Amino acid sequence: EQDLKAAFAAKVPAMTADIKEIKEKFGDQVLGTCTVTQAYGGMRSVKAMTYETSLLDSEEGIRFRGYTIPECQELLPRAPGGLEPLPEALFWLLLTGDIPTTAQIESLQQDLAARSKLPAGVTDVLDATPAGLHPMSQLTTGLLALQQDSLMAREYAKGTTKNLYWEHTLEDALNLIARMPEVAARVYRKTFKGGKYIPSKAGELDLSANYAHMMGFDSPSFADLMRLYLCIHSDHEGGNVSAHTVRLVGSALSDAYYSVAAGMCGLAGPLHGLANQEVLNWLIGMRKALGDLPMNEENLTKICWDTLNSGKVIPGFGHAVLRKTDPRYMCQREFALKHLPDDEMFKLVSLLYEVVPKVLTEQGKVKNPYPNVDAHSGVLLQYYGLTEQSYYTVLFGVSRAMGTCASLVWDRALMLPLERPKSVTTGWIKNHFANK
Ligand code: AMX
Repeated sequence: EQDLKAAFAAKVPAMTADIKEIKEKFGDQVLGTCTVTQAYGGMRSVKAMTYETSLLDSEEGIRFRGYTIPECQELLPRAPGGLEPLPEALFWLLLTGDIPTTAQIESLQQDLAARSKLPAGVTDVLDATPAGLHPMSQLTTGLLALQQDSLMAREYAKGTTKNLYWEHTLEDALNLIARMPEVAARVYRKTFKGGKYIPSKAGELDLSANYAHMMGFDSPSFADLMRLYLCIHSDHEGGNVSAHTVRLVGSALSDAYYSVAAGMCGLAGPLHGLANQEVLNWLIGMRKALGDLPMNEENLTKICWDTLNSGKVIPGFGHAVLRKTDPRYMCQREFALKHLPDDEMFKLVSLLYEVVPKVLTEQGKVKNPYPNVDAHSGVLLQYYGLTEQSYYTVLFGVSRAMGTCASLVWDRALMLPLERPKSVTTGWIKNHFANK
């Protein structure tokens, strides 16, 4: 199928039948248990939801529809002259489970370009946000302004039927994905470039290159970095704060704009997506603290301990599920080795890759002392001149919207119900176990 909607529609009956059979065969089986500690502990590792687009292995890291990041880099279509996969192609893969052909991606790119114009009033809303409002708050505001065009909301109000929800959600998802780069680029230009906006070249450039262009970056290797960046941040299975929020809010049949905006509010937290901003702040502070001292293991170790002793976490290290170095870190490291091997900040990041795991292991609290995706991204961005750290989570958000939207379309196609886990009080737990 050339067309994404048709390619997706072709997948739905088999998947629906598969799930029906699984429920019939294994419906009574226990998938995971939940201890009292887990109930108090953020439900860590409780298997209590399904999520089709990606799966995270604690040792190996993320697989998108079964494909590792290096496999995606090899197999997914690229832009002419580019070395990294196109995020449009990753979106196709996440949605359909199939590696798209170049012709399929060209058709999707044309479709996205045709949808990319911002509806009336969105730029006014963005322009009206106060100076100094965090870029993530501006992004979320922009998404809510885009909601005026929601097909799901409109059709629901008219009395659409349940079997059509996914079609409306796919429409919303495609419009949202097509429009978010311009919203995000406007946030950048408004906040950091005096409101001097750069017109979109949608249709002429691929989504990543156009986003980079609208921000003011036109080098081919920066466009390639954007393609890689938008691919690797898109999806990280279903339980992380942003993905789970999108799923949860969507389960109330709130449309894709509301759902993704809510997910973005979660991504804006320092333990989640904001960590990429925190990492660069931390690295810059570290350079200052070093002063004239040499950048070596001994001096960096001391600064890491100072961070821990002041009660802070070391940003960019640790993970709730992963127990090894994040492959999203590794592919960014490879990008740096190829494009900026002599950059001072990259050298600092490289040295920290050796130092921090030792420090965190010695501290003895963390379950994973290795770097995650956020430990590296800022250094790549600053090399190309995107130095405004408070913007970094917005880039993460543009990417995460793609993965979570792909999943949201499936949620509606599979007619997943309202999420409503049962909670209990501490008193209930005391009574419940009193006589056991
Ligand atoms: N530095 C210092 N202490 C850390 C740490 C770090 N990088 N990572 C975990 N710890 C501490 C925890 O705060 C916790 O301490 P406590 O018992 O005093 O509360 C203890 O180690 C055990 O935590 P854990 O089980 O290893 O991790 P978790 O699942 O509770 O949290 C995460 C995971 C990512 C929030 C945590 O590792 C962290 O805060 N890392 C730094 C922030 C960061 O990089 N976030 C980005 C994650 C990826 C993403 O979503 N973008």
